Amino acid sequence: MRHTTVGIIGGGPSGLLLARLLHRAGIDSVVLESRDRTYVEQRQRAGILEQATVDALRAAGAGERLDREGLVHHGIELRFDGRAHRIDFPALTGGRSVMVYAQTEVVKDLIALQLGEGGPLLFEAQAHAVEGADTDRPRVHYTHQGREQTLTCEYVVGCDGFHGVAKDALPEGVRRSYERSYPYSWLGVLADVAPSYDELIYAHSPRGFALGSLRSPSVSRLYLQVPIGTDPADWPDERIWDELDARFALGTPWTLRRGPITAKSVLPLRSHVTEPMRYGRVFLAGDAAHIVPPTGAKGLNLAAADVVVLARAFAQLKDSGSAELLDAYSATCLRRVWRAEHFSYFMTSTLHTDPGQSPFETRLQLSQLERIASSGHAAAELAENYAGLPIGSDA
Ligand code: FAS
Ligand code: PHB
Repeated sequence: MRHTTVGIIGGGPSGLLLARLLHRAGIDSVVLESRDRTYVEQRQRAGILEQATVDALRAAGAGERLDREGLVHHGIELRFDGRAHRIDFPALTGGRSVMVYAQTEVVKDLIALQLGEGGPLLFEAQAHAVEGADTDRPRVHYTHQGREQTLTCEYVVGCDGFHGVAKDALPEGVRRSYERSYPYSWLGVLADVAPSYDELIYAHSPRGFALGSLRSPSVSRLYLQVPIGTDPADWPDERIWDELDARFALGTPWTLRRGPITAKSVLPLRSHVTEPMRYGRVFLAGDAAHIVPPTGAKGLNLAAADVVVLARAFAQLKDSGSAELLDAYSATCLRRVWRAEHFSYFMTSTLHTDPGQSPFETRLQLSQLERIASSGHAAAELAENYAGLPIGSDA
């Protein structure tokens, strides 16, 4: 039987960042991660960090490689109807920008810190139940090294993602779920070729959505809207490049450089929120509490925002005995969560061509995109949401 102040289920970005922020505040924790280190570090996920996320990683001591290798981006490009329009973040948000630094690298940096500076991080430790959420000694039952174990805690934080077990600690009558699925998926690819663009391209096209991103000056990260149930094996490299060419096409000549595709995967799109994000002494953070379609680059950043708010609350409790911030955690996070849910829904429904949509709906999308391209107010609304709202702010 182990005991800790904060039991963290999940060693993804939210669990790892929370453990580091708590450590910096002098609060002990134990992280239980069901997969092995290699799996967690290689899992291809997000690529864009908001300024607030960068600030949190620096505060956690994980800013050194990020500041050296991260790429600051001051805008994105929207493509639609054969035209391109740039969204200038600093001009529209009073100076804010974003950082391109892959989630895989964030996780590697946080794991190295956790293993180096202390704080138990147990890999291949699968939590299967949380008990006593409404007592002052919640317990996590988990399996590690083939043995059934129990972690007794002052508090438990579920950072265990969409398929985790922590949310089951919320009783039926307490837990509320809000869900929306999208009638398409994303085919994501990694390619060993320098990106043909300086900033991310979000493209609306009659053939479907396409996104051009990157992982480094020599590695491109690209996405295609594909039908639900798409098998990546049905998409040989040539077909992927041809389809990207067609969807990024402009009225003027533009070339998308091609190279060997080194990874392909299909990702379902969904919106989901579990409320409240707390029951008794059990808290939910990150994907354990909410999921957004990645069109708004919000997923990882929302997870970071949750744990910044939670770490501040635990620090207040430790330093002053006040539980004010802890009691406000769920409401504070949910304001920002719903703002990000709406923005991600807006970007997804405006830029994707639903297979069953009418020509009328397509004209509405083009009208919305034209509005953003021609109105500073409309562009500023997109820029503010994309670059990220201050953490703990009223949305
Ligand atoms: P995570 O899901 O990252 O981590 C949860 C961790 O808990 C995992 O390591 C899991 O192994 C562990 N776990 C689960 N159950 C457990 C149990 N019972 N016991 C112990 N451990 C357990 N966001 C973007 O912004 N842009 C993107 O392009 C993007 N692409 C994505 C692609 C995919 C395939 C997915 C699934 C998500 C993507 N996201 C993207 C969102 C993603 O980045 C998440 O928002 C981010 O990983 C959230 O981090 P966590 O909350 O830590 O959850
Ligand atoms: C990525 O680089 O993986 C990425 C960037 C922006 C998004 C989604 C994914 O909106």
